Amino acid sequence: MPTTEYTFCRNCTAQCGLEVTIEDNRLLSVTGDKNQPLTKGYFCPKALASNDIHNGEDRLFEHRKGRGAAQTGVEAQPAFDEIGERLRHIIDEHGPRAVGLYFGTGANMNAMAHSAFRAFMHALGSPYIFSSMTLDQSAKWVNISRMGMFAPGPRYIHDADVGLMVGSNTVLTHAAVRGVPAANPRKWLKQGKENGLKLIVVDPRLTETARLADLHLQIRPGEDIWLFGGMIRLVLDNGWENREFCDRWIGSLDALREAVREFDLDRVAERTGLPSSQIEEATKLFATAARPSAATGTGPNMSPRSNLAEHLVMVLNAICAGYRRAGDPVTNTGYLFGPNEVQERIIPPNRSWECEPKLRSRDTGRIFGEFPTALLPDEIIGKGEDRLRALIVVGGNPAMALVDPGKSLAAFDALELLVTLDVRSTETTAISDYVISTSLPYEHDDITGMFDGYNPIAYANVVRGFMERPHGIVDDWEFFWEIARRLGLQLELKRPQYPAAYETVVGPTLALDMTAKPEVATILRFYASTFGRTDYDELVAAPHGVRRDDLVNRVLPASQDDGFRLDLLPPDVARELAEAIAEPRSEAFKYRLTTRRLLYTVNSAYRHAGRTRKRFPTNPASMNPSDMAAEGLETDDWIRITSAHGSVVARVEADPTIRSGAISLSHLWGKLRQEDDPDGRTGAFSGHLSSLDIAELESINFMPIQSAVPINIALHSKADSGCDDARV
Ligand SMILES: Nc1nc2c(c(=O)[nH]1)N[C@H]1C(S)=C(S)[C@@H](COP(=O)(O)OP(=O)(O)OC[C@H]3O[C@@H](n4cnc5c(=O)[nH]c(N)nc54)[C@H](O)[C@@H]3O)O[C@H]1N2
Ligand SMILES: Nc1nc2c(c(=O)[nH]1)N[C@H]1C(S)=C(S)[C@@H](COP(=O)(O)OP(=O)(O)OC[C@H]3O[C@@H](n4cnc5c(=O)[nH]c(N)nc54)[C@H](O)[C@@H]3O)O[C@H]1N2
Ligand code: SF4
Ligand SMILES: [Mo]
Repeated sequence: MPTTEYTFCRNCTAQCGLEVTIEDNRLLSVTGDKNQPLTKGYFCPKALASNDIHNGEDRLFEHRKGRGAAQTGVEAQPAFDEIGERLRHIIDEHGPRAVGLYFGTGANMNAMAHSAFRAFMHALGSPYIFSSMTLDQSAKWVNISRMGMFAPGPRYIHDADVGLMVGSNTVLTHAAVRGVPAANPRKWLKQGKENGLKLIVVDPRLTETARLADLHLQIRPGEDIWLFGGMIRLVLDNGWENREFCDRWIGSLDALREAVREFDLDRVAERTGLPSSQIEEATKLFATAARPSAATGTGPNMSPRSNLAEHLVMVLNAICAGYRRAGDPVTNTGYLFGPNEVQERIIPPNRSWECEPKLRSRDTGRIFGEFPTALLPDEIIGKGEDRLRALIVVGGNPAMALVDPGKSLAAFDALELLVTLDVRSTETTAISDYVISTSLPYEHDDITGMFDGYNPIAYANVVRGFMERPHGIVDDWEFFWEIARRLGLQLELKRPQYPAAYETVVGPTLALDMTAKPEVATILRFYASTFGRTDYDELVAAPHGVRRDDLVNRVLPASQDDGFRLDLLPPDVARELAEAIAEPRSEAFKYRLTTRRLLYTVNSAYRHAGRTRKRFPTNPASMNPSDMAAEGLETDDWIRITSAHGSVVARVEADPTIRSGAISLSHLWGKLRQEDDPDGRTGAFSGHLSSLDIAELESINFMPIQSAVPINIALHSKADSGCDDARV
């Protein structure tokens, strides 16, 4: 007999409530849980893909050892013994700092994995944690760390009267951008519009999000600095800034006024490819709004000078007071883990990268507790004895995510030990010494909470695992417990918090029993009671989770002036700005390659799923039809895309939504080694076009350039060249 279970999706931060039917350990159907008070029945195709992996599609069923073709299956306990042994040897010889850890997006929705690996690294005594965020939107962290942060944060988009979204397609990606709830962003945007919200979207593509915009600024990729420099100047020239906010929280704007003098409207229009009148209209709309709110996505954060672009968007937001203010309602701060109250104050800049601990290969420290992943290869290859020798990868696929495989693969190869925890086989598991196959979401008990501060209401849920796991499969957290035990370490769990270094997470700790494996319920009970707002028993008894409306409060006014101000123009930002203004637009490359995400995948996950391949036999290079006509190209032709760094072959697809001069290609498809697929029939790996050369990385967070990449194209072969069968 089929039974019904209630759970939540763990593919992304939206954590949609799901209703699942199951029979004989097979999932029969999945749909949105209409009684879940946060997401109310909403779900997207990736929840269905999650269904398929639970039924065995593209799943890793065993632990493995030995690199590449030599990999064979291994049982869990012998694998843990061997890994423990090899780590012990490395630590005895070279110390704990020879061990590093990388976590990817697959770990982010796994609360127990998160707190276990942070506790493990802390107990071990190694600060070397890397993650996908420094390949993603770490410009946001750099901005906060240089400018400081106005503590009440952004308004929810449905409470704003003008929203500005820059290079974010949240309607499709459900990315948790400032103030836009991740579950069903379209609904929240529409609700805002019903309340009078005007939406401005800055994107080279008429995205699903841009379709909802009142004003779509279809900018040339990589030119956000010009647009926002120009908008800031227009605001200041016209006196549109919010005087009251600026006087209290910023101070003099004279230096900023001077720094943006070069951004006159004609130059800005010329660089951005936008009509002057549209730039003026957007600026006036945003700056004269009573409740504005600006947010960015990966677009400007992956393009050249990403830290500066992010900074300028946030400067525009600051001078227009795009924040919740004293008296504004706060409907949620994070039910399980958020603060009790929100007050007007500045969290001052910290420039954490200037402090210890630092890398060995470069004089730079952590940002929000993480080292820049683009520098991971140099840390492994090292200059001398003192280097990373062992790496543990949790829920990530760095062999693909870390662009420029020419450099990164050589580094992974130089590791003495690479251990990867994943639920499917990936390019990274293929090069690992040990692969630990971990449980899927519906196979373990779990809790919402990692991202509960992003929700528009106070909500939490504990769910039980309801599917039997295949023989030997372990939870991610168990791996860290097993290895810690073998190394004689005591794990002291803290609540899961992202992003943050272990030392900075406030709240109680849970010392795990290291002799007998703790029950999952013990850990979940600890999380649920962290700040005493609820408890495990209450949550576990509520199949649709618990919503609390009585926690709503209002932003408190500042108590006394502590002297902190937002720093809009620290010296390094001023320097970057001057350099950017002096930099001509390179004409050596005719097009710019832009990043985008596909509905059916989460980065490299679900690429091989049947549902994905049906719609996307490969990842297409989307081009404006007028550009295609000028190049003599037709849909399904194969083009060679060449950057200063490398080249790939991609199938071209006409797409009138993309701006002329831009070509958009989703990431982490195709082959790491070009010789494995010289004609690009399995997809085009955009990582070949980006570089890890230090000269090409952004400063501070060392982001590789993954969007607005200068490229040229040439016909590789016509659509009818007879190779199409090989595509699937
Ligand atoms: N060229 C180019 N490169 C890019 C980007 C781009 O736009 N262009 N985007 C960048 C961005 S934004 C990101 S975030 C990175 C992505 O970087 P990564 O996070 O390293 O890559 P993913 O493909 O998301 O890998 C997630 C892995 O987690 C696994 N997984 C899922 N759930 C679990 C779980 O519960 N436990 C464990 N152990 N594993 C799990 C999945 O099977 C998958 O293999 O790539 C970056 N790289
Ligand atoms: N379905 C699905 N959802 C996902 C993911 C996925 O792979 N698939 N990945 C998840 C991850 S890890 C992340 S980080 C988030 C990312 O979430 P988003 O940031 O929403 O990701 P994208 O869809 O790549 O949107 C980036 C947008 O920036 C635009 N853009 C590119 N270059 C520029 C530029 O120079 N300037 C401006 N202004 N715009 C530019 C692109 O056209 C694109 O529309 O999504 C998450 N959600
Ligand atoms: S938006 Fe889609 S992938 Fe994200 S939690 Fe909801 S159903 Fe899952
Ligand atoms: Mo990402």
